Amino acid sequence: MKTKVGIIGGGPSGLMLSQLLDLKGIDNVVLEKHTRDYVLGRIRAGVLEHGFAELMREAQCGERMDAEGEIHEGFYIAENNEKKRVDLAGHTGGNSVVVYGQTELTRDLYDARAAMNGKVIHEALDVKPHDINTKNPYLTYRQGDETFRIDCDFIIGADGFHGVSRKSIPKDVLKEYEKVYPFGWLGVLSRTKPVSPELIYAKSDRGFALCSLRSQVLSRYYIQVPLTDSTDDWSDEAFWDELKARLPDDVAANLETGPSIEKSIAPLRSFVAEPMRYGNMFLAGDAAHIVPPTGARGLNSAASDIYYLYHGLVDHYLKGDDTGLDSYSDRALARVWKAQRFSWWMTTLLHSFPDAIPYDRKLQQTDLEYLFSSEAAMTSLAENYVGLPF
Ligand code: FAS
Ligand code: PHB
Repeated sequence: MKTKVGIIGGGPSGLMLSQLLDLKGIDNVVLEKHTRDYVLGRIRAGVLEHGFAELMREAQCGERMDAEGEIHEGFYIAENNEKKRVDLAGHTGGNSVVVYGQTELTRDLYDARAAMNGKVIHEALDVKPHDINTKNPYLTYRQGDETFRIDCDFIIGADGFHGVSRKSIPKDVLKEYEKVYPFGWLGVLSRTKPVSPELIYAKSDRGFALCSLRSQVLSRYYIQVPLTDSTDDWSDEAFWDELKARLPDDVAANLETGPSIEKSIAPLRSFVAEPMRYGNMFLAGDAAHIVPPTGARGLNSAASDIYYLYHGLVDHYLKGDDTGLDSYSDRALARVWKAQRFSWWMTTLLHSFPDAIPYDRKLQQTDLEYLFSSEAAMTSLAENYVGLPF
């Protein structure tokens, strides 16, 4: 098979790029190792920046998001039995975020790909990029006992943190930066009414907690847990009791509990791989960078990668201009590192660190007090949370 752009990974990054390119008549193929249902079974992000929402609309996939997603113009930070509101719109000239689950937006992208007869190949095993530092790169993959080859102009590694693309860049070229946090997030999805109309990020001596939602009948909650914990250590009752213990009394009193329909623990790490281009292979999304989800930057960092790649590829094929592709890595990394900083800052501000010394805890306290006493500090938080410009 021959195509223009071979995309490894059928998550939001790969599907979004595939859809945008197809709409411009740029032929592409997506190779996804799992089934569609497996990909849709993963519960991940919940908050979309303005830029991501705009890309969904440009990809002609924004209809259900606009109908079912919720516009949020603020959120709360809770501590010491009270909560204070972060006014996103008031500090960003009216900007906001859309609360709409990654599962649903990935479903919308899959449906749009199917409607356009997009080439998304599932259960593509042992995908390997070849000759990536030449003008004729190609992909191979296996289905059953048969091996297939796809010749392309460019390869996009949108295969997530554990994918094959980043590992295909020579070790003497690739530079990796990583910070692992000494705790994880235990997440629960429940068919219950959300405890708050806007998200609540809670800092407590017992650990961090987050009250989020997917709709008015589907709630998403998280608590910080030690890395040694497993979901077997947490019954639903134990989870609800601990969540309540970390929330202000008036919030805890209104918490509607119910059976968990999903329960998982995600480790927290900050990670960046440089460069995000090697030869004619480009990395995008989690294949190149990971953030702790405290700042809701994970999926949203993928959005700007896709935006830059999309415009670079369109300029290459429709105008013969390679400026966008040649500047991709530097341009994408400049925004990625700002999301890294913000996610590290939010995580450091709100979590209980097991090895923290009293001085660290005083700094956390001071940072929070400064945040709520300074327009400049609040504006900085707000402009990062709604998403810095692409
Ligand atoms: P993805 O990992 O989503 O997709 C990569 C795809 O490539 C997958 O479908 C995978 O099956 C496929 N693949 C991998 N290797 C392959 C191979 N060799 N061949 C073919 N296909 C291959 N972000 C937030 O903003 N908020 C959150 O709350 C949040 N929670 C998260 C919880 C967890 C457990 C994880 C892992 C991530 C979370 N994230 C969150 C970040 C997440 O939303 C990512 O940013 C987002 O999935 C990035 O999308 P992709 O870059 O498409 O990568
Ligand atoms: C979520 O709803 O899953 C969510 C929201 C905001 C975050 C992290 C996760 O910062």
